[in-house]
Amino acid sequence: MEGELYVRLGYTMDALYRSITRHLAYSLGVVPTQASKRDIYLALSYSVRDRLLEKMLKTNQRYEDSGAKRLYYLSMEFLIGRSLANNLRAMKIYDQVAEALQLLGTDVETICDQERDAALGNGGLGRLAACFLDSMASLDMPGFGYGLHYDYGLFEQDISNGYQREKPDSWISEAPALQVERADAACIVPMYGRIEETKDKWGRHNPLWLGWNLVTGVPYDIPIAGYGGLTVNRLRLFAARPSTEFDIKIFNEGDYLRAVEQKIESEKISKILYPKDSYEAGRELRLIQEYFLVACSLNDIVRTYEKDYSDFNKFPEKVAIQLNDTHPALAVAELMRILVDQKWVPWERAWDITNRTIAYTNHTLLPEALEKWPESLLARLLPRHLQFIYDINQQFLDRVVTLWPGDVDRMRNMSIMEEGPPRQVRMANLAIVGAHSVNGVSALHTDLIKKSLAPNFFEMWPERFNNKTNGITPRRWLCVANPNLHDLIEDAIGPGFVTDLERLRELEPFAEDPAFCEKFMQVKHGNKERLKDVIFNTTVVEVDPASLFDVQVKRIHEYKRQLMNVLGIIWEYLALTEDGVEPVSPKTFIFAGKAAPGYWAAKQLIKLIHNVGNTIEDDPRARDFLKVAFAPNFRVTLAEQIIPAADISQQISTAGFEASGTGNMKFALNGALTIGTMDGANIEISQKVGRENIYICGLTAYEIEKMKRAGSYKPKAMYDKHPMIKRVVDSLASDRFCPRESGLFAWLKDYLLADNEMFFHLADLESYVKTRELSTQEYVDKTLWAKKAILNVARVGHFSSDRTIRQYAEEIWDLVAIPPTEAE
Ligand code: 26Y
Repeated sequence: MEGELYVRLGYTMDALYRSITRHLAYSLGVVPTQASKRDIYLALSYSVRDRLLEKMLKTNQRYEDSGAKRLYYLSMEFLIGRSLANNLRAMKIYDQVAEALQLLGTDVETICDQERDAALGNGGLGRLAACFLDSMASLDMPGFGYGLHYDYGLFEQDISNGYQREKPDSWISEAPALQVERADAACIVPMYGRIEETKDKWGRHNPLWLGWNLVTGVPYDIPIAGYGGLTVNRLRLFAARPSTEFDIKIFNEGDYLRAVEQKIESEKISKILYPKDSYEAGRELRLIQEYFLVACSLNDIVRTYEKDYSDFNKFPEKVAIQLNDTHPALAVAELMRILVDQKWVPWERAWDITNRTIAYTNHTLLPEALEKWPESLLARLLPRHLQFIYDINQQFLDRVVTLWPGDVDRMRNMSIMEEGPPRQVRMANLAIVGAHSVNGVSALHTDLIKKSLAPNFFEMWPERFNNKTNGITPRRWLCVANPNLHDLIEDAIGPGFVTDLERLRELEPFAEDPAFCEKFMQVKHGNKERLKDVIFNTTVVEVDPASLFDVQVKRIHEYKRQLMNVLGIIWEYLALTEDGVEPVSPKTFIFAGKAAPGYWAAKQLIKLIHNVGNTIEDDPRARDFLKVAFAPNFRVTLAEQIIPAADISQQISTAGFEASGTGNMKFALNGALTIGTMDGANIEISQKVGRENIYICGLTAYEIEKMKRAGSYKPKAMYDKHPMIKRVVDSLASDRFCPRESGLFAWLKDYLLADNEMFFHLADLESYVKTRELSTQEYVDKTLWAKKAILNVARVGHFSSDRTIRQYAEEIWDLVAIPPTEAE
């Protein structure tokens, strides 16, 4: 067979139909007339996968031919959600497939609805990684994801009597339709063992890492289609498997049972995603996972580089590595180890290469989410890496001493090692020292990194710190989630804005056009109808699409202040039932979100939301005005159904705590108005959409910081002074919202009134409630509302992840696009 490397895969309706029926027969062994929806879903997915893989191979060839630099995005989380509809849109075959499925007696929505979410992440950080992959492919950039192939993704959330129950999420059964196993590229990862101090033949110090255990890393590739479908990049996920070499050793000792036990042990490494975000780091298995990701990725990266180059001088010009938070920060030590121990690069030279290659993104300032690992654990698990960390720290502290002689406090603060007991390795310090770039994810957050998290490092290396405000991919969060709004916009301003989102500005004049406003509100209403059904099917709460949909969906966390939202609801409820103040519009409060399984306060909040909802529903004076729905099992797919239906988006974190937020951007793009604090990216969103098109409330980060330093926050005084605050708080302490579980929420009163209440709920409550009132009044004025909502859509183009990725590429990675040739 000469010439043509690939069979001809068609993109017409006909070709796609044939492809689906062929896969029904030859991949699944079913007759088309007897195929279930699930069979058709799989056959279609395989047909799509064929086409993606071909484009992926061609893309890779193009990158190889160009010799271009590559970017590797190392992340413990990739929160992808569903892939099929997204891929059909990217490849521009959605309509053809829709027709082909008609012939098979079904429809494209039903079939796409068969897919389970790939929930390989917790929240913002994981979803950001998925948006970035989409943008890099859509911009024709050689950017690849590296992550773990978890058997179990984020748990499924059931609600029982208002309480969260966790169920395992077995994603693995879904995976074959998306991925290809690459056993040929498997690698071997050493861990544990000991160091033997030896000398090499020239008598130089030559420590050897011996007696390790081995685990195999088997890669699975998931194709990531750029918009247009010509560039297809790769997300490579590693699964841990027992190493065969390891088995043989044990078998020789005749210890069969131990061998089998060890087999199970190794597979544990990629078994499950840790379900915590921004909350309490640290278990041995988690560190092993982080190391396993780093070791597999760097092995792959170095191997790819060495295909083209015989020494490492060009490494930083051909390779960029971005660390998604400190989770893969061991990459600093691992790259040093590879260069020094395996490639014989001198230490100083290796350090220069490492530093110029690696960059680090910080996503949180919360002290409990900053990773620290006990020195003793590292000494056991990774003795050689620990030596590199000591050496890195030593030469770093030597520089600190020359710059600030005698400043012991500064040394102690900047050291990678934290004094004990127990002595710990500070992963953020390791990442900052090891990387040439440290970035925050919004302007405020970056400012706080410089001023509060790492001021000494900023003083030492000001040029190292930079901001990259987050973004979201308009492909998923507009085209897939809200196709009707996409089509309406396209009718108005023409095609092309999906890859050039600033062009949404051209919508501005339409905010004054009554016919457009009318259609815009119709699209919103249709989305609210769709959400009504989803909510009814999962909660049996019946919501009214004519009411104001006021939405807060995100992980449940004290700093995100779902509690303040509930206090606001109780406030309105008491005003209505006890003071006779009717809201000017009926309102539906929609919540969704998961709590980390061990996070008691967050789980209580889920219960509180349910109970307040039930109390209101049981009260004939209130139920026609106020409604509360908690949609269970929040995930990417549910977000795609909720966000397009929102009138109001609540982004009310305590200022200074939410690094950026990305939900805020998704809502604004879908025409919801934000009620928000001056936190994270809310600040930049308000600058873009205009102060009159967003509802801002609460204290600023600097006001809160000042009050904390002065110790001047006295919630008890506010409670005593303000009768309504008192009524709201006292209602929580009473059994009003827990008639059948007496005393359940009494703790909340003490919590809210404590001087050390970290999140300033009562400080912001009055300003928040007033702002909510204003928004409800404006909602009733449909012309005003439509105008503001349209202006939000028109002005959020800046928050496309395409813009974010361009900035990373230019300012950190020095990465250029390698667009497809005519022939492709
Ligand atoms: C170490 C472990 C406990 C841990 C695991 C996950 C710590 C943090 C996380 C995840 C953090 C996270 O999702 N942060 C969010 O990142 C988003 C993307 O930058 C931001 O928009 C959001 O404000 C931030 O909370």
